[in-house]
Amino acid sequence: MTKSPVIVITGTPGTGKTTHAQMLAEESPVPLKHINVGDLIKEKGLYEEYDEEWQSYTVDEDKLLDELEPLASAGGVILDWHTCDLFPERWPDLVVVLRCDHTKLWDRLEKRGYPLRKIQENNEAEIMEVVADEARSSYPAEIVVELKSEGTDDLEANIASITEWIKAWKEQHTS
Ligand code: DAT
Repeated sequence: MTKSPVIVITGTPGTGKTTHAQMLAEESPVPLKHINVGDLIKEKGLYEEYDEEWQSYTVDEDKLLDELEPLASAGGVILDWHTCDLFPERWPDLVVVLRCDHTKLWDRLEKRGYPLRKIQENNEAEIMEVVADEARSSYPAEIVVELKSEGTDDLEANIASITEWIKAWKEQHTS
């Protein structure tokens, strides 16, 4: 049986990873399970500590990789996380980096109730292309794509192009 691809959807918090991953899981021509890595870390206790000030978890990377390894090896998953360089190069078939104008991102994070410092930190990271650089330095250029995620028209266009990519991938991997 042909395996299904592993798709990483990454980007600064608020760029639209979960929104994209949920829609892609519904519309994909092959079954894809959406794994919200942040939620998984909380549910399974895959962290060392919780930082009150930054309202974030210090991830236990070994535990997280052990948890994800069988899922990634089996294929057919969307890994939704705000960082990606932890995932071994052999895992993803496609790495999607979502990008958003920083003023829009600021509004989204404010609505989410993030503390000001955390909004500033993420805003700066988006301007400095931190996640995009991380993806480019961790994976071959041909599997990394940057997509704009500012409005619903972007969302629909992105899902349509990822769906096309999945169809082509499936054809290539069906013997
Ligand atoms: P992330 O998972 O990257 O943190 P999200 O999917 O939770 O981001 O989206 C954050 C908010 O922004 C949410 O209210 C949905 C909205 N949003 C994200 N991408 C969008 C897009 N392309 N068009 C319209 N709204 C979007």
